[in-house]
Amino acid sequence: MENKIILLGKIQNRQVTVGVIGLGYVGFPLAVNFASAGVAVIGFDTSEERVSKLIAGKNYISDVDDQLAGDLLSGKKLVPTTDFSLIKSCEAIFICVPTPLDEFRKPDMSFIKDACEKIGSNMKPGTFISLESTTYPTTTEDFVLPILKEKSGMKEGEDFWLAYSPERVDPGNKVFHTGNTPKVLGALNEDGLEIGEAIYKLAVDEVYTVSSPRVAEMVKILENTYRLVNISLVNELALLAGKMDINIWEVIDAAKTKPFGFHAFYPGPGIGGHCIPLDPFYLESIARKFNFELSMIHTAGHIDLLMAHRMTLKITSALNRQHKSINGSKILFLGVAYKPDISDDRESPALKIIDEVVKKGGGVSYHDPFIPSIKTGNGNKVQSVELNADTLEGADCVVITTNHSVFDAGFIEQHSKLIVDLRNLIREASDKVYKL
Ligand code: SAJ
Repeated sequence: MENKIILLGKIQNRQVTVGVIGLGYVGFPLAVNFASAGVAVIGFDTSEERVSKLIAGKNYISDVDDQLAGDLLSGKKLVPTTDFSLIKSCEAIFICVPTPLDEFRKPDMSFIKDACEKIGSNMKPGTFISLESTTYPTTTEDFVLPILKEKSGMKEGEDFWLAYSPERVDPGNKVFHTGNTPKVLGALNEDGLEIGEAIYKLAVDEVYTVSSPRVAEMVKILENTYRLVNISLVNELALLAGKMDINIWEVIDAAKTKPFGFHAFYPGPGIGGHCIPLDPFYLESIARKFNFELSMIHTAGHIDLLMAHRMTLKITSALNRQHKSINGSKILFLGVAYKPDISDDRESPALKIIDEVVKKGGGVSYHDPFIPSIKTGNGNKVQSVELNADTLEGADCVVITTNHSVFDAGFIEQHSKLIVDLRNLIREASDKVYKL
């Protein structure tokens, strides 16, 4: 009880020192929000490159205001470091590290494990710890808690408190950001919940508490599984609609007129990003521990895995209509980011389609105003080319894989011999425009 009262007092007086582990698209905005609230923040990252950039005042997260980041960093309100021994200076720690899938598409918990070992080895009594990384339900109590207890020798609920609060960052979203997106929070006990709510309210407008960490973990997985399943559904329907000479985009626009019970998702070349195509498989893996097969997630993942191949068949068909094959053709991809108006190409479907086209002997180039160069999963390294009449006219086929807002549909259509539009950039199909 003593530790709790002391910590709540520090939070109230903004004398608490916050540690954020993982300074990526989740951790850095959170660190900035805490620092902006006037508390001391230490940002921990294992990447020397990232920490050096931040120490030099260079912001690399486009959703964070450069000026704000620069002021906080130069004013030492937010101190980036690779020295995890400084964890001992923190009373509250937020774990924002990646949770990728490994090469066998199984959860890779190594980043969470490494962070927890560093915390357990360095934390002081009276520390609040919140896991934010997307993971399978029961991670906080069955994976994180044992490491913290074993490494620290401390007791949860007395010497430290442990909670889970899923990140809900939507990269590129101009309306919703870390501060105005409600924060779901589940803790192992009432004291942890009270402390967690008090500290999160320094950084976000609204905290929504739930009864346990596993409920909070399941909330996040539901959010992202909902997207995976519905995007895969509309992708599969798009492929069928194409065979039935039905414009799926017209169908969705019409369905959207229903004022209740329908949320529009749009077809594309596949699901990119480091969340939607990956997180649901964390749930699939833990379900098996309970002898439970999550068939919907499995099927949605299966559909998504086939999308690159199916898009390559579309490119093949379009070229065939002009008596050409992929082999020997020049194919220009427009947009390689995993979604419009961002600079992130992780899990981007464009990279997977590029690998398929290269394997078939296609000569590949791309243009993306946000991404100057790429290295695909198969190791194909390509530099972005200018988007102009020459590069368009020089291609046997132009493939629209990401519909960045700056793309001029009319100009692209005017100067291209053949277009495969996978993002509905060009409204009408024609004898030279093939749509998804
Ligand atoms: N996509 C479609 N059709 C759609 C929607 C998306 O093809 O109708 C594609 C996108 O092009 C992209 C992929 O799916 O390649 C994922 O898009 P996304 O916006 O759902 O995913 P993220 O990873 O950028 O951000 C999402 C957040 N998105 C929204 O809420 C809109 C949210 O689910 C999470 O906060 C975040 O992942 C996360 O970190 O989990």
